Amino acid sequence: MVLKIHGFVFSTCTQAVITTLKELGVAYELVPINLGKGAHKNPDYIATKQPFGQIPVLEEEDGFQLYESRAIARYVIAKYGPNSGLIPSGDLRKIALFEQAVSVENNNFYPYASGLAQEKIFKPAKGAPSSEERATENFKALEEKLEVYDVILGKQKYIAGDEFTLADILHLPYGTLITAQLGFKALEGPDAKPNVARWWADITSRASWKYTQADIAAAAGMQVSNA
Ligand SMILES: N[C@@H](CCC(=O)N[C@@H](CS)C(=O)NCC(=O)O)C(=O)O
Repeated sequence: MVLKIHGFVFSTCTQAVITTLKELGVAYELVPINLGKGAHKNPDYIATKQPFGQIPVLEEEDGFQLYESRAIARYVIAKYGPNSGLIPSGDLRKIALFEQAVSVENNNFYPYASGLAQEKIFKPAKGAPSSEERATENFKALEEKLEVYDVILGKQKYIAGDEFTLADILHLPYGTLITAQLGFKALEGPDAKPNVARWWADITSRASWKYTQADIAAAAGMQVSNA
C-alpha cells in the first residue's frame, strides 16, 4: 500500500511529515501540489482535500484523508512506529515531558521562526507587503527563546529529554530555512549558544533530515533546469 502525501518539497509542513516518514522507514508517494502555481487554491483541491487550501494532506489507499502536519506525523507514528520512541509510550512522565516539548516548540519557536520567514521570504516571494519591524521583533524574540533552550539543553540531550522525538523533528524545517536563507545565527556557528549548537548539529545530521534536504536540493535543481 502506498501512502500518498499531497504536498510540496519546499513546504516546511510537508518537510516535517516526510522527515517523520523517513525516520519510520515508511514508503510514500509525494503528490506535488505546487504552491508557486497556486495548486492549493484550486476549488477541486479545497473541496476534496483540504478545506483551508493548504498542504500537506495524507491519503491512504482506502480513501482515508488527514490534514494538519502535526496530526499527520502523530498518526503515522502511532500506525507505523508505536515503539519508535518518536512519541514516547508507556511511561506517563515521559509522555508528559514529550507533550511539554511539543508545546514549547509550538509556542516558543514556531511563531517566531515562521513569522520571520513570512516577513522575509514568503511575503516578498508573493509580492505582498512585508514589515521589517515585525521581522526584527520575531528575530529578537527567537534569539531570546533560544537562550532558554540553551538552559534546557544544558540538562538533557534533546528537547523532550535524552531521546530524539517528534518534538525535535518539528524544529528542523523552519530552523533550517531561516538559517540557510536569512543568515539566522542562533542555531549554528560561533554565535550560537553551545548547548543549542550541539543539539542543532545532532538533529540536522540525522539521515532522515539529510534525505529530506537531498529531496529539496533535487527539486530545486529540477526547477532551475526547467526554468
Ligand atoms: N497548521 C497547518 C499549516 C499548513 C500550512 O500553512 N501549509 C502551508 C505550507 S507549509 C501552506 O499550505 N501555505 C499556503 C497557504 O496557506 O495558502 C499544518 O501544519 O499542516
